[in-house]
Amino acid sequence: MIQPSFFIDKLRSYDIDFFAGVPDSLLKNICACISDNIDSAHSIITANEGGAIALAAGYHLATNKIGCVYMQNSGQGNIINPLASLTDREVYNIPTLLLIGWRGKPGEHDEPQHIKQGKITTGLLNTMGINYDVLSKDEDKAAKQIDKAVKTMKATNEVYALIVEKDTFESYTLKRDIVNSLSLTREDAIKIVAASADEHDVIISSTGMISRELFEYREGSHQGHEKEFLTVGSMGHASQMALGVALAKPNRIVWCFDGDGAALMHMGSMAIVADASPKNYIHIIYNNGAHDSVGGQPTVGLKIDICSVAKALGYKHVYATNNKVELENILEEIKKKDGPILLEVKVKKGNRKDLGRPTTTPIQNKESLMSFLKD
Ligand SMILES: Cc1ncc(C[n+]2csc(CCOP(=O)(O)OP(=O)(O)O)c2C)c(N)n1
Repeated sequence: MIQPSFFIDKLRSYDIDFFAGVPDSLLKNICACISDNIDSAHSIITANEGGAIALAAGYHLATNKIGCVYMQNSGQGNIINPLASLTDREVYNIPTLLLIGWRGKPGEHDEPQHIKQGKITTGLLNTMGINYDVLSKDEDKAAKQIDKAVKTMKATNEVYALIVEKDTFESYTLKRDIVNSLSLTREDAIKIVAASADEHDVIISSTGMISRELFEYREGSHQGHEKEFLTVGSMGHASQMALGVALAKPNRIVWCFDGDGAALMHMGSMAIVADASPKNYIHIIYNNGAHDSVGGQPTVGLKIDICSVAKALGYKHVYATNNKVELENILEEIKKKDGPILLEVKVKKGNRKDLGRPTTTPIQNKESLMSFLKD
């Protein structure tokens, strides 16, 4: 395996000293090492992966240096546009080193949302005309691949990708971990909110632990799963899924269970919710200031005022809380109000170690929700 510090030092020896991206569980160790060792002007966790490409391109314009953009392969969709219309040799021809975590690699077991993306990871790079290597787990071989990548980028000014398989990097424990002082857990908050929903209500939940915890709540209370849609992939799009349902089913309350990382990833969607102004829409953001599901890397979630943003965009009512009793009171109050409503629940980082995963397939989930919505 590769020591994260070896990898970073190697890149720095070629003057690659700028890192941007969205974290991934396969890249957890390298992301932690970047956070600890690179100053904040040279290490930015972006709202989405496309933003990271643009950020590295800006850095290149100003310095003539090559930036490194890291992401899970789920983020490939978000980078296609800036790759095709910004960095491509037929447009501005800007070199960038991509570090892509390969979830769903064919032949390896993974969750349903990663299977398709895993199959098309290299094909997408081929289609985009991007040279790549699967990063070797052997440091000497990896060093040669980095050398080849840098030489290619310098000769062509083109983007180059290193694909990272599971267990490529040695473990690294983040030293600068920011622990928030909040006490309410996301799982408890999810239970309280889900329990307060009416029997006709629908919940559209976001990717990662949020959907897993909602699923576990239903299992634990011996309920079915027909009232929820676990948006297991498609990070940042749960709020628009919920809007689509809310507009078509005005007589049901539709709840969106969002994460701060996911809400930030496509925050423009909140403006569209507010403008569409569905009375039956309740947007809950479980804000732990982190990408908890992939290793707890920080977001700007707890540094910004999400309620003010939502209010300014046109949500009818906004609330924030960080405790159980207040949460229960707010939930009673919002039942009497028209939406769109935003409720920010500030929660602590972390999850139960024995948290299960959905045992139903995405298709089963979709079909049971659709038949529930017919009634
Ligand atoms: C487009 C895309 N980029 C990255 C990921 C990897 N990913 C899965 S969950 C997650 C973090 C979600 O953070 P947040 O919404 O704040 O929820 P939390 O895990 O903190 O509850 C990330 C980055 C992904 N699934 N899709």
